[in-house]
Amino acid sequence: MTFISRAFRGRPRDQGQAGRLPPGQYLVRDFPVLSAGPTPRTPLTDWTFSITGEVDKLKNWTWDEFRKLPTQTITRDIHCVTKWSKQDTVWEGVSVDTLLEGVDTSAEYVMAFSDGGYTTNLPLEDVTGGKAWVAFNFDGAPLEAEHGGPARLLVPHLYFWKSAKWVRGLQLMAKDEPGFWETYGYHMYGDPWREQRYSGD
Ligand SMILES: Nc1nc2c(c(=O)[nH]1)N[C@H]1C(S)=C(S)[C@@H](COP(=O)(O)O)O[C@H]1N2
Ligand SMILES: [Mo]
Repeated sequence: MTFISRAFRGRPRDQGQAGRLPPGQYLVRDFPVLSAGPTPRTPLTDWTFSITGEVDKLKNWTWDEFRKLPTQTITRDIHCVTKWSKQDTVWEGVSVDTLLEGVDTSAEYVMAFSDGGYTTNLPLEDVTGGKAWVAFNFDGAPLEAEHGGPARLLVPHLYFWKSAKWVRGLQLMAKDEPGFWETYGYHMYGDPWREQRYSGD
């Protein structure tokens, strides 16, 4: 006889979720807004996305060109350095692999740059191989401006400050350089599973 009560079925799932929370984090159901400055509002007609820096040729997309690129739906947990985590967030975006297709580079790092001047640095390895996206939809709707719309970087395996809102491009760099929060003492890499919150962690 098969007898599975709702409560019984719930238990293994809950245990699995405990292992999904990086050290020092707690779960939220809402979606906090964390911005270092005012929300920029670039009209889509002025929006471009660029690949710049140490590349053989620069790449550039208008919004319409960008939105014709193949997209993926991504469901991931996100982890903010201020200790909230949100599980199973659903995004639609263009893989950074797609944006870097055909780019010849010896660079090992990227600086994501955004409207408003925000920047954040990442190893090239951490934005390629299906690990990062430029996301324009959240929960099936266009990404709200407060959360980085029209488009933000999504790098869910690192602390969420690496997921630059209002992202406008990636600058490829030979050497690692600190971005905005990294200059103020946040960790150069930011792995939530190793609690790399601040430089020295
Ligand atoms: N351009 C830009 N991107 C940013 C930030 C910012 O201030 N400006 N804050 C970062 C931080 S610290 C976090 S936790 C997340 C917050 O994203 P949310 O406001 O959508 O929750 O965006 C990151 N990306
Ligand atoms: Mo954050």
